[in-house]
Amino acid sequence: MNLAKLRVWIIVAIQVFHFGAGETFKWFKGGCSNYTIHATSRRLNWEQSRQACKKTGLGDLVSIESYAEWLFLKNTILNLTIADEYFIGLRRDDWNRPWRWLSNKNTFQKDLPWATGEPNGDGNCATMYKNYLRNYGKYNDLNCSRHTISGYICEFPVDGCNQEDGDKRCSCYTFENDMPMQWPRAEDSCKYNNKHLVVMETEGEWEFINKEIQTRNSSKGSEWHIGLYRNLTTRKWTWINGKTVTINKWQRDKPQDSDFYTVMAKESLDGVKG
Ligand SMILES: [Ca+2]
Ligand SMILES: [Ca+2]
Repeated sequence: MNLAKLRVWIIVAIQVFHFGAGETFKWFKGGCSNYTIHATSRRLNWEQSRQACKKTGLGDLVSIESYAEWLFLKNTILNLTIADEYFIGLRRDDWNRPWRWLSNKNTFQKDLPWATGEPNGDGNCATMYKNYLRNYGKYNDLNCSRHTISGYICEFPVDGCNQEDGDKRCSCYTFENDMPMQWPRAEDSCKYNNKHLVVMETEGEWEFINKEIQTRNSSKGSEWHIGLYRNLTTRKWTWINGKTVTINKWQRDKPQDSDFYTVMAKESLDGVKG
């Protein structure tokens, strides 16, 4: 059994769907979100495109809160032929109010990548250009209520992702329990997939992982390998990324002198979870 972690932006999958009423959309995964990128045969206004995103569960128009997220989307739409301009979740309440993301996270606000000459004040909603006049992935302000745009980008949270650090540092986790294995094998298996066993540096991250393993189907006391081991030279417990241990979650009477690797139990013998 092992527990692995991924801390990079990747495109995991690209799928193309066609659904009724002349709508095309593509599905991507990057960082801690899934994205669907849509084009319709009729032109929409900003609110209509937002409602279309919200139809599918937890989705909304995309909020682009980090440079990594912007770069990912810029490159993604550049390779699509479905539309030249897409509604995004950026708007302001009035011409003299600040631009805001629907998520209300403002990490990338100061320096929004507007297209040349934009925002030129023709509205309180924004789009992202594919490549209009070489404005790759740049933004344009326009009228919220006019039906002018056929593309829009939705964002959805991904299962098994912890976003407490914000998008820049978010981690995606996989929980693997196909077969029992020893700790070094588990770490090798993570490494093979460009990941490593989980490192829990904050209470928040520990709580997130603990909650996740409680929901996994396996026996009550089931144990998961984590990225904590005893350094043979210093004999100190160390996270696999070299960080020292900042949170104490040892079970009673642990660790023992003969132990070198660590597991995290769904529920320990005395009923303590995690
Ligand atoms: Ca986002
Ligand atoms: Ca404009």
